[in-house]
Amino acid sequence: MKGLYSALLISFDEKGNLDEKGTRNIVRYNIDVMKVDGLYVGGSTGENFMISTDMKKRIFEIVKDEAKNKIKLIAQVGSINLYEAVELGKYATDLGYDSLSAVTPFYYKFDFEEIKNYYMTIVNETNNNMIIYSIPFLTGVNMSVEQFGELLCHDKIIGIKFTAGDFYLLERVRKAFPNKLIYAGFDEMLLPAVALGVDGAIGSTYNITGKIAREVFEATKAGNLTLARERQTHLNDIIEDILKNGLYQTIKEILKSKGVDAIGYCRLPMKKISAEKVEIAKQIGTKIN
Ligand code: MN9
Repeated sequence: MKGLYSALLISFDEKGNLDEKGTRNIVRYNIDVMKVDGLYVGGSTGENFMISTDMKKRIFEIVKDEAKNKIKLIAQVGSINLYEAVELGKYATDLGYDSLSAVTPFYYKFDFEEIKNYYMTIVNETNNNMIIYSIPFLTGVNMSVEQFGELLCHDKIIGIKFTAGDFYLLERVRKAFPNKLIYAGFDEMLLPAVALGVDGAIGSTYNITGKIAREVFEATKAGNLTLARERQTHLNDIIEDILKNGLYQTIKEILKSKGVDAIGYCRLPMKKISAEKVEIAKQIGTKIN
């Protein structure tokens, strides 16, 4: 389960319907061109929190059908509706997903006992592997090393998707749980995360920058910091431009400019990209090398 994973983008039409063919083409591009080790399906990047349970199921289904067993697949099933999380967890497990992942439950300021119960419920009901999705800047949920430990002591809870810039915490977690999987969640901080010993990375921009991310990863691991920094800087120049232009909309336009046949709207309330920004996205695309 180690390695580089794209947080999969999903193609929608202008009305927000799932563009199945386009989504399959994005999966193919990740496998054939970006050569990632796996896909993280149903994450923030998949616009997961804006779509229905049925659509989430269909996405899990078509991604598995397209990817077969060529790469690893992680299904993000987390939801503050725990009943939905369990239902999706069972569904993805039956489809053969290698692991589940669940965002820490957010919005109601659940206490740790509730958070622990949430993870244990999903794991016990599905009997699949679980990767904790920790993204405090969006959820407001911060967990301590001890709290991670209370979850990671369960055999089936195999790791953490660590989307935070707290490198002290990352190092403490790495030291405390040497046998668990830690994935870096911020693409713009891949180098320092790899230097601290993460096992892999999961990111939205890898749908289009997977090859650059691979270079950062490999160079850092090999101790070639000059090359690693040069590649991270190149990656960050691209990420900075993408963030300014609208994260998911821009990545979708870049995919299209690379020949991926996908419709590429985002779900409401995310806005439609302007014609001017489509042009900027194409320009950014030409810088990826
Ligand atoms: O979880 C992604 N986070 C979000 C991973 O999309 C909220 C990242 O891959 C970021 O999109 C990326 C750009 O900031 O690092």
